[in-house]
Amino acid sequence: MEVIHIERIESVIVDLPTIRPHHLSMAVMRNQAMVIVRLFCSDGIEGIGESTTIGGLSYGDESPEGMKLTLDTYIAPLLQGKSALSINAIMALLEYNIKGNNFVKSAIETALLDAQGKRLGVSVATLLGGAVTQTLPVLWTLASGDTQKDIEEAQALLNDGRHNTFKLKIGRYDWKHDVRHVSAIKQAVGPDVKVTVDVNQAWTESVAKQGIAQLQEDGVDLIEQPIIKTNFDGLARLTQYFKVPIMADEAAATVTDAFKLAKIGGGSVFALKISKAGGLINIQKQAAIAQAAGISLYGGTMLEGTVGTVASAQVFSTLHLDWGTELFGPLLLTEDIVKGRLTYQNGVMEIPQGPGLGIELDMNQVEKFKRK
Ligand code: MUC
Ligand code: MG
Repeated sequence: MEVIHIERIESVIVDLPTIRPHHLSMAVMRNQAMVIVRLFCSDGIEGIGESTTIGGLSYGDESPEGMKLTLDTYIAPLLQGKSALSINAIMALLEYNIKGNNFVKSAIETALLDAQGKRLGVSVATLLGGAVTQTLPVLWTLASGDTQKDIEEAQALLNDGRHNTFKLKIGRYDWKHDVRHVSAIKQAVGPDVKVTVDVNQAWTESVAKQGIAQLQEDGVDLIEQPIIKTNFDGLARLTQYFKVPIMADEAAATVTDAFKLAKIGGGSVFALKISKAGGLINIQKQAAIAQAAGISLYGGTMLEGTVGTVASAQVFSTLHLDWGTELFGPLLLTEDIVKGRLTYQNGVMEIPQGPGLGIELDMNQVEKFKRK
């Protein structure tokens, strides 16, 4: 193949409103700011990617504004003129020159894979070894901040058939209050509907022991990141202590984290996210570690819009995910910036099947919602 190089990289911050406030232990989201990357190649092909975080700097250590600055100031000049064909070489160059900044690296790798897929006429999943499924189970997160509203939201979604599993965001209030909130929702939806909780690191290990004991008794199916992400040993102790599965999310960010956690049994499930891992290829490395250690997988989200969600879905479709996914990000937004919204029904999402990511930006919408 002739040498095809990267001509330029552009980034924009797009702000989209959420359908309702989304309450997490560390932030309340009323809109989502996503950094959209456009990577233009010398053969006329454009690849797209997304860097998104949650609640400014309250979730991760990269902000939307910082990600755009990193892309424009450091990454675009570094990659200009480099071959667009060896994604491994580009990612190694980034790794050498840019420390950290995994959310941004994930967007660049996504854009390179999208461009390469379009060039070869195959999906990103095909580039990654091939999909084992064309649909993915998707749960919904109840996080309106009000128990009764959450119950009504869950019942409407169950009646509609769009979702059959719910994740509850807790950790914002006293643990006893949070546990009562979960129990009320679990009782309302009934024993056949799976309910998981995400504490987003809010509990100390001793509070976690009390809280999880009660949640286990109430029939909660999975406990996500109950304690601070740096307490790997604590996560291992909780995993061993309880029957209910414990999932590592913030703790299991990188390939190295996955290895260290797997070694000590820190978590019985890993939440995979392309942003934390620094790209789709690293997700497959984390998955291999988990598989070797007998740890189950879950397809996580950084509440990305459609671009990041589809990128995640492409790599998740190459894996076996015991716990399904939470790729509902686009459904939390009132608007979209791609042509044609994704299809979600009967508890699953359909993965676009076209070349690359299989989606196209709607530039009118990008222009409309672009931060000026
Ligand atoms: C997280 O920590 O998992 C995923 C779903 C949701 O509502 O929040 C995110 C973040
Ligand atoms: Mg989480």
